Amino acid sequence: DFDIVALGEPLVELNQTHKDQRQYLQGYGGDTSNAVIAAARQGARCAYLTRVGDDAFGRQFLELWQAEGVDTSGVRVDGEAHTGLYFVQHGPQGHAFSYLRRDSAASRMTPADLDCGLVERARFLHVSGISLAISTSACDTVFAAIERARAAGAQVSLDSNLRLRLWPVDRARAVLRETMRAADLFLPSMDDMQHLTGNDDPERTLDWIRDGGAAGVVVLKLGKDGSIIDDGARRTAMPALRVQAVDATGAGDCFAGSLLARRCQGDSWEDAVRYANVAAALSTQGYGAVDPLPRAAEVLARMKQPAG
Ligand code: KDG
Repeated sequence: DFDIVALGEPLVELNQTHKDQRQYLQGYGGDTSNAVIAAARQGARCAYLTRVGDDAFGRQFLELWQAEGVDTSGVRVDGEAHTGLYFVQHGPQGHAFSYLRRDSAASRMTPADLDCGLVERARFLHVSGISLAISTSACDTVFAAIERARAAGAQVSLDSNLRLRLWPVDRARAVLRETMRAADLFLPSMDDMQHLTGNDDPERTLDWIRDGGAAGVVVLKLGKDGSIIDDGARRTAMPALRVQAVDATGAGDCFAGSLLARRCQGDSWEDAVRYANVAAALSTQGYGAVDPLPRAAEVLARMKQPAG
């Protein structure tokens, strides 16, 4: 059985390195894949559900997950589509993404892909706004997975990860609202919520989420201002760990995966968020979404150091 089964789209990453603007470092990305690898590095038992193309990148991903100990029995190789990819470019405003993902293999997922029975064997099913946005059949697959998870007694975790290049804001708002109602854990970022609700106040944003029918635990991510845990009974502000980032790609995914992993290991929400903050900060210390994801020993060592 698994602690975390995630569902979504893996994307090959081509990351501009600072020395030569035309030089790209190949790595791996895709929010839910990043999250599940981060969780596996913290010791969680994980599986991933997706489709990859019958191409070199699809094979690389299968090797990557297997090397990380992520179960791939739910990964289908789709001979009629390619594995998606994206570029990361770094500028004064931080990083920017360009995507080549339309009609990718993962976007061709259908609810029948769930017949492998993985979701039923999970403690947490983890999905995101990107899993919901890449296509209508992927969206249907996420909803079907949530139904299966709930029927089997698994918990549902949802990261907002809003990508407005993938869907119009009105659809994003409607679908994410529906999905957050089914989530036992909702991980929205303040930036994403601002696009959906038009307001930039964290307390009012949490009210909007509760009024919208979210009944689970909500961890609202405020960037450099840390996060707020709303467990339904009370709201607790958690500070961020300040670090000088090299590349923040995948930091939110590392936060999600580490949080889930630590929850499965018995942490309270506060302890799990504290741990995930450190893991996410460490993940920004190198280029790429996956390569710099820390392992448990590094996170625990950093947590023993005095703050500052
Ligand atoms: O969080 C990092 C992801 O955004 C990146 O790996 C690519 O999944 C990705 C996306 O669609 O933006």
